[in-house]
Amino acid sequence: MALTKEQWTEQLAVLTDRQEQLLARPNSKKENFYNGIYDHYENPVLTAAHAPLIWRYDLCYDDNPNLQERLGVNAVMNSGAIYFDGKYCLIARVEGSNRKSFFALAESDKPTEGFRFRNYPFLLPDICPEETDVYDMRITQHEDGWIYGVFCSESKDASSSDPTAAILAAGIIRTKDLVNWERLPNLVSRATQQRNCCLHPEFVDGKYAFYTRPQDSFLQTDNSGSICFALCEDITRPVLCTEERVVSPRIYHTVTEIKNGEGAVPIKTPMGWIHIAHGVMNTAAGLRHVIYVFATDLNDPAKLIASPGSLFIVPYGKERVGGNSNICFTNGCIVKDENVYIYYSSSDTGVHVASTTIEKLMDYTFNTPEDPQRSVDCVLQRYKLIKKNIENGASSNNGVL
Ligand code: M1P
Repeated sequence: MALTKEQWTEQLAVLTDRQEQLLARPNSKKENFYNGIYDHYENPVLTAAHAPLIWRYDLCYDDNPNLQERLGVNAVMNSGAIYFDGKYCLIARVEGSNRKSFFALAESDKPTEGFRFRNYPFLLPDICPEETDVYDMRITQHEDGWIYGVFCSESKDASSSDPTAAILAAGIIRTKDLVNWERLPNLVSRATQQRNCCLHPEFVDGKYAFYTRPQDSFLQTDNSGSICFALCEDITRPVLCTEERVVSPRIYHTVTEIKNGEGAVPIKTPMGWIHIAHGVMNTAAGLRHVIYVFATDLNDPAKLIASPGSLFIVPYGKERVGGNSNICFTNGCIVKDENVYIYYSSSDTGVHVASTTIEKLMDYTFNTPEDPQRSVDCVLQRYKLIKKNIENGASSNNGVL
């Protein structure tokens, strides 16, 4: 039997109250975590449960007397980020229960809590009839005065009978107010497929510059390609006019072994452009996505100048489990008053934040030793550190030689 009007109203009040408590929940730094590089936070900043009830329920008693969720939301993840008009804004990938993703903007006065979605998600101009899914937007405040969103536009590969075969391209939208968006044609490149593309915030040689990730097929990156870089004359007719030059390569037995992808828009610092990207490793438990960092030259953003040889953010504690477990992914960060807020997703499920400063990020990027690539050299590298510490009078854990 359907709910009575009274029961229905009570249940709605429970749902509303529960969500309000979630949205108003304060967030604090995790106390038992320290690495001197960044802070983790107790709670995610966005989850599926942050999706407004009006997106999910038909709130008319006569049409939905059981108060059933009609259009569920499976996950909220992979958010582009920008500080705009006094607000921290996240443009999240919202994945509906039918697996299709869309974009929605959540904003807050604070960087680590209080994010609320605007009433309506993005209705992208429908310029690609074959487009099935859209996801993972990078938001670039470009020096030309526009704010660009570059995202993955995925279509079924009509030439294949494999129902999983897809074609990936980089879609582009732009705005000046985060309200009215104009869609530009998808980026044209020589690669068969593109994912994880990101627009550099400045002109390079007078041209627009993209970080790309050419792929041979939906799942496979191409052999040479990793995070690449290429220029484009006219963003309104976006065609890459230079070769895609490798910036951060795939390297055997490192975090980029399987593939990698540009993450947040690179951060300009006095020492270089700092990139917070993701790399993918093969493990017995399947693919593991982790966040790593590299830097490129201020005058040549395609020239690698620092490669700290370590994982930056990895699936941590409860963040390790989700729709696709063991995954850490970022496509957005915000720099405000020398503070850096890195919005990252855990296991394709919710959005978290890690905070640091420009000073700490530069220290990490330029002073973390590179990976010597071989075990024996890694031990020598560690010997050097231990010897230095002992010579400087540091005591070891147990004092045994
Ligand atoms: O599932 C992890 C991520 O996988 C893809 O990234 P990549 O192509 O680098 O493996 C993307 O689909 C991303 O959305 C997803 O979070």
